[in-house]
Amino acid sequence: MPDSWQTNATIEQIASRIDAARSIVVLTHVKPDGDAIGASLALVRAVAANRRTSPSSVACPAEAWYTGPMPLFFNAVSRQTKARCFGATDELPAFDPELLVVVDTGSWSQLDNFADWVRPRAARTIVIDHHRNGDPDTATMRHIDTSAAAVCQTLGTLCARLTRVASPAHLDESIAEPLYLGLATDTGWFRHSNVTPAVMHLAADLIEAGTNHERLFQVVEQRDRPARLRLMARALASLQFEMNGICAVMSLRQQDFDETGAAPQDVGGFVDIPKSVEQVLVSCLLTETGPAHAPITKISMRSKGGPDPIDVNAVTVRLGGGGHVQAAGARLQCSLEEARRRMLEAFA
Ligand SMILES: [Mn+2]
Repeated sequence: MPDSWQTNATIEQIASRIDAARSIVVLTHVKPDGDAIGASLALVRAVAANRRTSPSSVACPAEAWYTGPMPLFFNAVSRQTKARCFGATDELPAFDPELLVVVDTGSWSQLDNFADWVRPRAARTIVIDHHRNGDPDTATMRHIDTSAAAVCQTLGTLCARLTRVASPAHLDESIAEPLYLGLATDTGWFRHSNVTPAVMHLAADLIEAGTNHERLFQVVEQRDRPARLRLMARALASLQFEMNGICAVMSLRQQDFDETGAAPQDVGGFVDIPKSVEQVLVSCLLTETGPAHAPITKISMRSKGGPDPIDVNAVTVRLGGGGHVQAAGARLQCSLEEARRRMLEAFA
């Protein structure tokens, strides 16, 4: 029987394997988010605590490796924990650890430039993940809990075991904080449908352990550049309601970026804003890129949650793109006007 994307190791078995390893590299997906960074920092710090050393010391047997770009908040949470950030084309060091632990993914494509380095070492790799899909051949030991809102939820149990405390409420604050970061960011700061009693219980434990949740919110969510707000104003000024008001459409032209000084990554989250309007069930953002003679229009689409959300994956598949039921996108090689027309047709 072919190996399948399922749990085949308990947290206790994984903890014993980590306890026994003399050198550990912790990896996660490319362009790490709050959960990926939180889980990896917490694990390196838990290993350090377990060996009675500092997570920034050369004596710490574990370190985290990342493939950037790193989020802006990374420096505000990393606290000199042993970590290396690589670019997509950087050569990896010759270092050969005894154990690899991959968190928040288990798919070759998400491992990006680490994939070729992990492949010959899969027999000594552990994957801890919460995604529905992955490649079982990335690791011989796997713990996959698709009911977990964040991989940091699983890491809460593992870190408590590694540092031999009775519950996450007794974790050291330096371990609790990154776990809270992952839990909060993967649940949209405790608003998404993946919030469960277990999530809230763990959040309470991590605050009890000393997490400064207000500071975390500030360093993660309140660090926009003024140019981003100027661009947001342009996006909102372009807002139109289609399909009897259930579909919100915003568009941004190259000129809007040039005049506000904003960068392409500054549009993150804009598409969600019109969902605050009661009647809106789906929100779309069209962004013009590429040169004037060969325009490309990027479309992002989000649908509002509920018992029967609009399937934006199905809509974007008709445009040559795709994604998830509530979040998807497409790239059209045409002008913004043409893309807008084709997009509205694709809803029909
Ligand atoms: Mn995650």
